[in-house]
Amino acid sequence: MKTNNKLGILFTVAALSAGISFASQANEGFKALDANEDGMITKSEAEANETVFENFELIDSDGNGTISLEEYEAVGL
Ligand SMILES: [Ca+2]
Ligand SMILES: [Ca+2]
Repeated sequence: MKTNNKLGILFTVAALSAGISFASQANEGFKALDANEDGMITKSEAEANETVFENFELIDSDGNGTISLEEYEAVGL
């Protein structure tokens, strides 16, 4: 029983740290594109990344002309 509990905790910790590293990865990519650090990626800022630039309208799900971190994360970039 003790061993099973330890394994359960290990799995939880592993899952949590995997989630955290995924989130910070998206954050890094977002920050790299957000040249003026206003928390939004404009179309001209997106030019630095071909994938983001070509899919700009797709990623900008609310269609306000800028990509927020939430929109960026939602497409899994
Ligand atoms: Ca910006
Ligand atoms: Ca938007």
